[in-house]
Amino acid sequence: MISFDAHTRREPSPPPASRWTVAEVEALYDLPFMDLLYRAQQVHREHFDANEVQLSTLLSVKTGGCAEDCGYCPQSAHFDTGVKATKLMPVTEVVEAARAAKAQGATRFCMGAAWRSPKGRDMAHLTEMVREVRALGLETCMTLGMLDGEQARALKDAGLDYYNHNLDTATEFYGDIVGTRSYQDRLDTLARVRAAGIHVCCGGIVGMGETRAQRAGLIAQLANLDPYPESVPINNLVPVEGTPLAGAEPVDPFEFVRTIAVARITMPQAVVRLSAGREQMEDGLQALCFLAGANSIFYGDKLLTTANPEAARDRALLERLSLRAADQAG
Ligand code: SAM
Ligand code: DTB
Ligand code: SF4
Repeated sequence: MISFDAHTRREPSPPPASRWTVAEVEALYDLPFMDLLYRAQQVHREHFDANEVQLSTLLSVKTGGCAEDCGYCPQSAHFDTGVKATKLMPVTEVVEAARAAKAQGATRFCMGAAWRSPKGRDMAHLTEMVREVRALGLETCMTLGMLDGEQARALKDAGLDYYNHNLDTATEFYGDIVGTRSYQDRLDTLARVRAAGIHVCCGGIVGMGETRAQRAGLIAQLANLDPYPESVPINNLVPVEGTPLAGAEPVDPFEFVRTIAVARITMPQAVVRLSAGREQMEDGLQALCFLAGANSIFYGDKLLTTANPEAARDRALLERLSLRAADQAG
């Protein structure tokens, strides 16, 4: 059995960012695979227990019908993907799902909404969700699109621990993927979240047809945020029929592992999350991702609209790798 009563460890605050040039990040990517993994594992062990993985459960609290046109996303109203649009979920249903996630061993509950940004009229409902989920003893995370300063502060006051808002790819490739907002819009929201005192969860997607230099560009952007994010999700594109990226060429799995390793080395104290795409991965590949420094996963049968490995399969995988579920970070 996996033990969920692991020891208490507070997540450290990242130190001031050191500047990474894209060329320096590319040089890490270019290392021989074994050297890169060795280095990533060394950095990982300086800051974390290498046998611990943090478990977050996702819930889509408002699905589909999104006004944005992100080329990877099944929830955009611009594409016909068969995802049914829903209204914002009642707080009682969210709390029920959070309670179930906690019972399964998750320590963080992430609530996602398919919005460009929340409306003023939704804020009371959202802050109530945060308060009630937190009252269960779970860490809270939300991803709701762009926020203004007032919204960020209201979420912080309600007790929101993390806000997820991804940069997704390199600056120069962003316009090929998203047309309805800019990279600067993303950076502005991230700055407001940071200013409100909420921990930042920010990462990206691999496998959208970007070059290695553009993958390095994304990692450099993330690592140069000052401070760099406390949590860095690395998603492998889940190709969804109907989206413009449905036919994207998958990246070499070892290139994905390299991306995890490079994120670990450039953001040593961040929790690096092996995010979307695990359903399509062999267990051996996931083990390599953990070796490369990934120390968090989404845990539960569903991501937002697509499949994630079943919780029982993940528990079995962790047990085979002698990985413990990390206790709440604080
Ligand atoms: N609407 C909000 C936003 O865009 O920030 C929050 C939800 S959005 C679905 C959160 C993240 O999910 C995106 O930034 C992207 O990184 C990831 N994502 C969406 N569709 C994906 C896919 N098909 N494969 C991998 N990651 C995906
Ligand atoms: C993140 O970086 N990945 C998660 C979470 N943050 C919100 C979302 C993945 C979504 C995958 C596609 C879907 O299930 O709709
Ligand atoms: Fe909307 Fe977010 Fe999907 Fe973009 S990624 S279409 S903003 S839900």
